[in-house]
Amino acid sequence: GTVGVVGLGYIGLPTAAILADHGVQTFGVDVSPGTVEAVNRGEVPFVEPGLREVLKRAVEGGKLIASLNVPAADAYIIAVPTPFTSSRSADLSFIEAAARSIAPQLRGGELLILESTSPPGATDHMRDVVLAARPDLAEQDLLVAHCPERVLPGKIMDEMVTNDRIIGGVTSEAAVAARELYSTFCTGELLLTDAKTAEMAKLTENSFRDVNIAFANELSVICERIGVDVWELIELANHHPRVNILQPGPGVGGHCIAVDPWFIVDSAPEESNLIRTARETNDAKPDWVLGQILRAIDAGSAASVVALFGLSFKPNIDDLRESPALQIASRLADRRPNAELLAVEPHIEELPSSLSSCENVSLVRTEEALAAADILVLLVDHDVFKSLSRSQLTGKTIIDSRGIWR
Ligand code: SAJ
Repeated sequence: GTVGVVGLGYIGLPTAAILADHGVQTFGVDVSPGTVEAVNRGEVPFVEPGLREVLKRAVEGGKLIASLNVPAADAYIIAVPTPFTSSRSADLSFIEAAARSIAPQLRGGELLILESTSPPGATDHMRDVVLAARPDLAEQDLLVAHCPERVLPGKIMDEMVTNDRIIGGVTSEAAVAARELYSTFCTGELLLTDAKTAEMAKLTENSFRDVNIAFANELSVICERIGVDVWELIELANHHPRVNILQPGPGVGGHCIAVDPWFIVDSAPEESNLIRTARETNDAKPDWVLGQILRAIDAGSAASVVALFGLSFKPNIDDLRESPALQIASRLADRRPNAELLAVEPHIEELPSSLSSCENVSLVRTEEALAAADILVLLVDHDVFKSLSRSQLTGKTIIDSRGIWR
């Protein structure tokens, strides 16, 4: 059968490319003309190792064709964003728009798979939107399922094939149909359940990580107060056979772990105390690090030069989305306009707009920052920063939010 993939972003595009590469006739759909044109030229509009080769093969072989409009297909995979609103509930408008764009093409019997991370009930809601647009179709005319993506950016091409997958059918017939589709390229286990459990499973995985990072972040604040090295503490505690604490940092970034737990909180606010508190603990961490930097600046005599090492949301990538490091940098620029801020981020060529508009911030290379700054702030544990030698750091005030310069 043929597959239409709606949304050609970080998840949709690799999914479409891998399906096509496994011989499935695939149609990619996106609202951005730039994305559609790039894909049809075999070009990837973002950085993801290994994707370009597979995409190029798929497009050149005629197995993947991108367009702005939804064509008729036997199955659809919806991979659009689910951001959260200012009131911290899920914004389902992209899912609703995708559902309405697919509706006119349906003949009955199609499989509709929602891959976007969604709050409990969103898959049913998507089906209702389709049926409202097509009163001539009945519930049993459509096979609807939720199969959340769980791939790690940077390892998508690997994980998309090898990860186990949760397949939640609105009906068991839909789950079986979805399993058949994923078995064309997925070598991991395909685990069948209902749609709501699948929605909750995805949110639970990211909340598990968020709660555990919050534990580490809270420990780091406690340790600072009582004068204990938190990284030594965690390393020692982790020698216990049943203890495995994660690493503290300047906060939690990216567009998944800092968002998804709110969907759980929103679905059961009274019962979600731990998950909410963890989210708030992690969200408070950038300002705590900022406080450390402000105190270091104010303790100095002359006007300070501060070097900020790393801007991305996690190590060894160029992704600045929802980055706590970036938040700290722009708040610092705002709070201390007389301090000179030197940002070191080897993975980007120019500063993002939130910083380029600040007159006291510039993007420099490591050597320049080390030569000019009296305060060094480590925000992202990029490998290139780990290899700096101790002698390059002596005589400076050091604020190390990741514990790699101890
Ligand atoms: N972080 C810490 N300490 C740690 C681990 C992470 O501070 O010990 C921070 C990172 O620096 C970063 C944030 O957490 O700012 C998130 O990074 P991450 O590597 O934990 O996760 P993401 O956002 O890149 O991808 C996650 C993954 N989920 C899980 O590991 C449970 C991925 O598998 C999901 O597919 C992805 O979210 C998603 O799209 O939901």
